[in-house]
Amino acid sequence: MGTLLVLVLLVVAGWVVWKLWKEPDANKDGKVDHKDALVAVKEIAEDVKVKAASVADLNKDGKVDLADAKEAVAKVKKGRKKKAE
Ligand SMILES: [Ca+2]
Repeated sequence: MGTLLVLVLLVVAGWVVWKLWKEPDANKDGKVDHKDALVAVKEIAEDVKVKAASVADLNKDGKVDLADAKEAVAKVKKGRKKKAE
């Protein structure tokens, strides 16, 4: 679990560096400083939230709710059945 967390942090850190590399003045105030890094981190946090929501929205109805959990259970059951055959 600890290793996974470190990996995720490394990916996020790499993402921040890449974002700042592409657009160093992220908040467009004419200076490149720690505030730009904060803007980049905020944007990435938003991106991650949207992506996580779209991954969790298994039945693609635009909401993450119990129906998606049921969909996940159905998928796992289906997968297990296939393996058993
Ligand atoms: Ca700036």
